[in-house]
Amino acid sequence: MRKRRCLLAAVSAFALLAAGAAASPAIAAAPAPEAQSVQEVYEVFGTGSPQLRTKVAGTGVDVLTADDKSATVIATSAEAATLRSLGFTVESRGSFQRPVGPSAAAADFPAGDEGYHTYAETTAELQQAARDHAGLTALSSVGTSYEGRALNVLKISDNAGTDENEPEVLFTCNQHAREHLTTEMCLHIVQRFTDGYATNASIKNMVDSTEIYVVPNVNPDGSEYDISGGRYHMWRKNRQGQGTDPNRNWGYQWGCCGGSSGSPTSETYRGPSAFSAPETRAVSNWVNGRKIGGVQQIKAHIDFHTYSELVLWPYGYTYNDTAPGMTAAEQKRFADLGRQMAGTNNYTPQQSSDLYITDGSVNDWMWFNHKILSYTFEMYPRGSNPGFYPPDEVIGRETTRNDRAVDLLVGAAIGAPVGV
Ligand code: 3K0
Ligand code: CA
Ligand code: CA
Ligand code: ZN
Repeated sequence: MRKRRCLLAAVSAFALLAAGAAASPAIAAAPAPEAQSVQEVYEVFGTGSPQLRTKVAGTGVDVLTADDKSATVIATSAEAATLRSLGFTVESRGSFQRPVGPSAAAADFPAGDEGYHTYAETTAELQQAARDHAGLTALSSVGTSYEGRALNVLKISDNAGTDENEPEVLFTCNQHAREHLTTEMCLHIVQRFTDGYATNASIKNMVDSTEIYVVPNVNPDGSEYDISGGRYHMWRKNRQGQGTDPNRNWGYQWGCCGGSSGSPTSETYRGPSAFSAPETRAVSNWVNGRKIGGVQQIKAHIDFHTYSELVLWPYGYTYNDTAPGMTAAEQKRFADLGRQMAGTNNYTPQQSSDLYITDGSVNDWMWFNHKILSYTFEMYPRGSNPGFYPPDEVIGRETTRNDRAVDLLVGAAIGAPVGV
């Protein structure tokens, strides 16, 4: 399944350059031509509550990670000044590091990171899996992106060509363009449940008793743009106009609560209307279509992101634990399973709004509209180095790390007692 590894020494591309860190040769790379010289990495102190973190995000800066101690953001000097005027202590962490050299092939990831899959390579992997495991898989698409790329979905089940009456499970990846490790996570899930079927009884049992759907690229235009020219662009949104943040564009409590921006230049631009992004519209329409005879077939879902090593559950739009559509018992179920999954991968479990308020996110929509047990996983790393661009050497370790959590989610969909 895996691409042949490039033998060139891998460069830990694009790690954030912490202040005072010893310079490695990679850091000497010239800034990319389009880099906004006014944009820098800052550490923002005084973020000891979700409310304070929401205040940071509300200034429109690009929040890379945030906890009770500080938030790491990309901001202009004007935004840094705004944060200071709001009472935060703000320290510059300098620029970010870019890869030394472009990829050998313009269409590939930067040199040293070729182990990651481009959109074309991801599609080829899905086609290969479908060929290798006919009967166990069915490859189709849920629609097309703004630029016309197929939003591939691979179904994995016994008798995959037939819509059987089995609980369905959904895994989605790469809503955010630069979060490339998530695409690898979805490909790993595909590989594990297909290649493992013949030899692993537990995998066979899961595959036989469910219908597993995997969408490795929800935002393929964005992820292709992010690696265009063989270097990284730190791009988050889709490629419609100035870009819409897909995870602020879903149709439940869209734009309600200060957890997104109405400004097209913002990294959390919610779009002009809910589901204005073709990608979220396509995925949501497809999920709506899994409601058959009035019963939603999909029972559980993980949307993979990077980074911070978190397991998040709804709601994101409110700080309250319970709200319309979320009873105390339902909240407890989310928290119990969330904590249990986090116990297997050593992520931190919390309600989404414990990080900061998000409105128009995928989890809130999936749960409120369909009662799908919908989580967000924020994958490796925990902190801002290496941020969104870990070297491809970590792919195996950091995707395998979620195997047991994935199995717990599948188990929850089947209705098996959690923890088995
Ligand atoms: O539900 C959530 O809290 C999503 C968190 C997610 C987001 O959309 O803001 N974090 S990320 O953008 O750094 N992957
Ligand atoms: Ca089946
Ligand atoms: Ca079915
Ligand atoms: Zn994300």
